[in-house]
Amino acid sequence: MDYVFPKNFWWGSASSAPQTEGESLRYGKSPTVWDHWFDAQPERFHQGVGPADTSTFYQNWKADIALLKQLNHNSFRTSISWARLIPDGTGEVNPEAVAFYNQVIDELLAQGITPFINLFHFDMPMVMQEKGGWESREVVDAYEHYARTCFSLFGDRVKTWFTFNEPVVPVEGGYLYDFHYPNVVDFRRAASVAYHTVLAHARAVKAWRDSGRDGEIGIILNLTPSYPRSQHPADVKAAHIADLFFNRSFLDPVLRGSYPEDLVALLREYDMLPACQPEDAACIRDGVADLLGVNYYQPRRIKCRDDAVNPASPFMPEWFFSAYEMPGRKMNPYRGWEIYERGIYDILTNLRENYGNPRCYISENGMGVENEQRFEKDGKIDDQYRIEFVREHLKWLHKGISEGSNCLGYHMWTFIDNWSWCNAYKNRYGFVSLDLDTQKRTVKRSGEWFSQTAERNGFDE
Ligand code: BGP
Repeated sequence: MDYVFPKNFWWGSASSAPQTEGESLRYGKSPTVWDHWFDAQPERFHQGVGPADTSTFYQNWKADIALLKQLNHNSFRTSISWARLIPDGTGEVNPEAVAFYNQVIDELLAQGITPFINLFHFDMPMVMQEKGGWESREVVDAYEHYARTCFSLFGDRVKTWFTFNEPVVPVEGGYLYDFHYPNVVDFRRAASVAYHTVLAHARAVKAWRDSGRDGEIGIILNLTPSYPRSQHPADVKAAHIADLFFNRSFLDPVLRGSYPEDLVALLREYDMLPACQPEDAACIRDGVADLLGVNYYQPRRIKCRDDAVNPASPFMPEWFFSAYEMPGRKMNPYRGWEIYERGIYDILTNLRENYGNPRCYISENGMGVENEQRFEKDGKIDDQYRIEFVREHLKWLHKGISEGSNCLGYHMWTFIDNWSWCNAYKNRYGFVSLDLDTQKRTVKRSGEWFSQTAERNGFDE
């Protein structure tokens, strides 16, 4: 075989509770920010489809786990819904939720699929949002309680935990660019949300270690390598600042235990540093992750700004750089995101050279496609574009490993077409297609290809 992966390489896919479970207000679950926002503004959601209309994992978990098995997954990530497990955010656990997650975990294990469990995937319980969400230290305390509860209920069987999925997304979406609730546009508040998320991560890491259980705990970051338009110092500086805001604001504290000095200096200069407590630095220092999940979809192309910033305008990251549409870049014609396979290798190289080569894996990578039904042939989605997408990314990942990167696996986003926040079902990502009317599941060609690749632990050119 041309591309053979290390023994015990993790082949699988990722999903999340709020995007798959459904039953968003039943079986004891309380509303999240998504349920609340959908009630208030359904027009913000693609075709008016909200968080109740998911791929029904709450009912179909057993059949879906059988599908994972058919796809030769040896590992699978999902999350535990805070609002389902602890409906009032801080108090009693919901026994129906415990029974549900126990069944899922036990079935995954029975099928030889290692469960990777993530705690927070954009789904703040509304009752916690009303207390200030991630702007509030009280919510950090409540999250720690939720983390401890999960570890004590499920930590005997779940050995791979993650504190957050893509923590920068709620910051960008909810507090800078208005694509998540609470639709705030305010850098100072965004900085406080980001800071408290890092603190919450560190508190959960400590809680896991306090539990004395064997296993590991990490975090999942979406990394977007920032490439400057040119080697001109102004472009290089612009790309560096974009990297500080969108990657290193999380990467450095969770892998090095401290923030990049130049990010701190920049925020201080503009009086944007979030409020800290004296004990925070030690907490963050001790919260270094055992394992990093990397979600990689696309890079950032950056140039320096052509015009001067109006100092009277609200402070934003874009004061320091502009996005750059690189001529000739390869685009996903069905989603509008750039496809740059080498980015996965550049991320691994950066982690190896600058962050001590941490244990890591690709925790999401995937290709969203609009109106994917048009590619159906003989009753199946013939998604050759997705096979090529995965294969080309895997080649670069393979190169990274052959040069010494400590990359342990590859998970695809995602195993079944699922509900995706405001985009609902606009972009399909699954190895398995979902008929929204009948809930019928059909493995796509890419699912068959992945299944073979996982079974052989590699592929030919
Ligand atoms: C990732 C998130 C997933 C999923 C995916 C697809 O960033 O972790 O939860 O939503 O993006 O996004 P979209 O449907 O917007 O293309």
